[in-house]
Amino acid sequence: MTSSPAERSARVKQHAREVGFDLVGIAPPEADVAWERYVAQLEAGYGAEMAWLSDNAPLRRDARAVWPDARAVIALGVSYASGDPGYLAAPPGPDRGWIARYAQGRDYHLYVKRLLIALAERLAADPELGGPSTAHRLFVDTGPVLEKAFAQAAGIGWIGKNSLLVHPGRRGEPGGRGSWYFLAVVLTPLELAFDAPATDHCGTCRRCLDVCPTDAFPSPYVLDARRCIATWTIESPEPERVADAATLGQHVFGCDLCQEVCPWNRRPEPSRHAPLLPRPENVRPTLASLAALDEAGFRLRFPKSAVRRVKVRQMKSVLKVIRDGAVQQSGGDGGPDGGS
Ligand code: B12
Ligand code: SF4
Ligand code: SF4
Repeated sequence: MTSSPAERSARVKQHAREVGFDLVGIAPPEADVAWERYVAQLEAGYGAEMAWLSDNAPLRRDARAVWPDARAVIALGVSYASGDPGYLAAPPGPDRGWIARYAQGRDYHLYVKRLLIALAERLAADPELGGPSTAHRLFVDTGPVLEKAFAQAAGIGWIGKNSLLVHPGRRGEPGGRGSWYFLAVVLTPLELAFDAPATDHCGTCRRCLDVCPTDAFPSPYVLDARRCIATWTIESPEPERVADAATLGQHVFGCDLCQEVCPWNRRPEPSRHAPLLPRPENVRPTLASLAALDEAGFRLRFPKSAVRRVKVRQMKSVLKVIRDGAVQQSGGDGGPDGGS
């Protein structure tokens, strides 16, 4: 290997672009400030019942705790933006539900993992990057790695007041601005030049904080996951116990409201990753069609889909809460055929 760290970084980025990543940047392995915030939030109870967030918490402080050979973190983004109107622009009617955009197309874990493997193969095969024996560690949601914090440190976007990573857009580079990006991380043993961290462009805006129907932000940048519709509908084993019927709306799986209002998401550039774009049947499905599914029907209805994170029993429990909300609003037995 004769190249300089800066030259190697440029090669890594070129490989990442060529395999299909929209965003790429390189960060150092330590994440001290973010980790302190992370721990403070969990101590405040904001991790809800996701006990796995506290498991191995110290590992998240430094990528070398996860893998001692890590010398740099390659932070990556894949767009799933679509031009379709969202929940606010075209609200689902009382007989329809909302599946969050990130889950309307193919399961991103599967899709992004394939890109990660392709990238790791290229890095290993490039003689300027250490030769075939070079190993890497790949993460998309799957490990004790603070993906948003590394993405910000790698300069591909800032963590907005809605606690999500927002890409500012760059002239002459692919990947429109906004937060409709999946994040992924590669831990590498390569000595690379680091990018400058991204700066915050939220300014005085607070649209995401104000739109949240459940008041899930105790302060800007901090989410109390106990109040988030995404937790209720995706992570909770018992949605009926935790979800608030008065504020759930038509959300069957996840919620996009604090992204839809973000000015950086106005007129997004649609993703070039066709499999991640919405499957028509996942855009405002009827509640009745979902309520009618049994376990086998659910698997057939959602092939290779992130919706399979939940069991049909959990989705039916969400549908029941949506129906309860409709009954509350109508003051009687109003409600669509949403119950189990
Ligand atoms: C657990 C989890 C959730 C939980 C908790 C969300 C949360 N905000 O923490 C729940 C189930 C609620 C959730 C919901 C969603 N999620 Co989620 N989730 C994760 C996961 C697996 C871990 C995140 C985590 O550790 N959270 C725990 C909290 C305590 O940590 P934290 O958010 O990192 O805390 C940071 C901020 O609070 C910030 N902070 C605190 N104070 C301050 C102060 C200042 C000044 C600043 C700048 C920052 C700051 O720093 C902390 C440390 O980094 C990540 C993948 C990963 N491994 O990183 C995906 C991830 C964050 N989720 C993702 C998505 C898409 C979503 C949803 C949009 C899905 C949906 N449509 O329903 C919603 C969005 C809700 C929201 N507004 O955050 C994407 C986000 C992509 C992006 N552009 O940012 C990720 C990165 C998955 C991925 N690989 O793409 N998610
Ligand atoms: S995803 Fe929905 S419920 Fe969760 S913080 Fe954003 S607006 Fe609030
Ligand atoms: S809506 Fe406004 S405050 Fe929230 S993330 Fe976007 S720019 Fe920042």
